[in-house]
Amino acid sequence: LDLELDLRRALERNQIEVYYQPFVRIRDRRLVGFEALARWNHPERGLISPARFIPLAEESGLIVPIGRWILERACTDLKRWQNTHPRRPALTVSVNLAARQIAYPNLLKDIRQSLRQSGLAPRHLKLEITESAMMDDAERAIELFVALKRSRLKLLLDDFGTGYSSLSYLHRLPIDALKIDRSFIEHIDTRPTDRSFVETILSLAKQLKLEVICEGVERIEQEALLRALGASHVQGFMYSRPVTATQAEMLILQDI
Ligand code: G
Ligand code: G
Ligand code: NA
Ligand code: MN
Repeated sequence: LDLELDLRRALERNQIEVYYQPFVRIRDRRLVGFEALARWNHPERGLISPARFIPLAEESGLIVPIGRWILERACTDLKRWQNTHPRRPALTVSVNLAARQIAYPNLLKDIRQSLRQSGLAPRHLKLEITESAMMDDAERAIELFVALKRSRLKLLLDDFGTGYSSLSYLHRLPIDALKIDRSFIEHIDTRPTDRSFVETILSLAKQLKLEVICEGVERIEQEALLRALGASHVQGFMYSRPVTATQAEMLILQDI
């Protein structure tokens, strides 16, 4: 309750920060983009995880202004990096959308405004929606996704494999990529059922012409297996934890 009051002021007090975690192409371990991940730098409690404050922001509706701010930051940061590092024009940034944002009628307007103000090309902005948020109101999600695709943004289905019945929606959702939930990657090298699951998703994605990003890669054994299975993109602590904007730009400079 106290925390909700603090969260109301967090934006104007500049306490919300955006961290960035690399997306990596498995073939050559090259950096292809970043996922924007929110952090709350609370003056007394220190760094508060989004796992804690995003649900609070959703309940209170504060996710709308907070989400809008994260989107603006992510677009502005990436556009600046593209300008200062012209050899890396294809870098993308991926922003998470909460269920409450999807229900918000002016979301599309906010997204277009972030793109316009930053000058970022729509194809360099990816939006991530979890399978479960999508299922909250699948018809609304489909309608929104169709409109976003018309604006040429990229769409990712996040935490794939953890929700329900989304398989039946896959052909109706105009998405570009699936992110396989990290719970399937965690034991992929020791649990045959997890490995089969990932293999099945990779082959389904190939048929549907969807890209696949495997989340939560922490060990080289996982990477080796994913490479052998034909996965194209990965993300995880093995490559980089979520880092500050300054550190993210260092990664671009190092040309990884
Ligand atoms: O960064 P971390 O692993 O602590 O994130 C925990 C959870 O919070 C993840 O499920 C992540 O998707 C979610 N999250 C992080 N940043 C954002 C954000 O900006 N918007 C939304 N909706 N969720 C976020
Ligand atoms: O739900 P979402 O996929 O957006 O979650 C992103 C969260 O996953 C981030 O908070 C990030 O810190 C976390 N994460 C990213 N890579 C790894 C990893 O390799 N291992 C673990 N345990 N968590 C990770
Ligand atoms: Na995500
Ligand atoms: Mn995820």
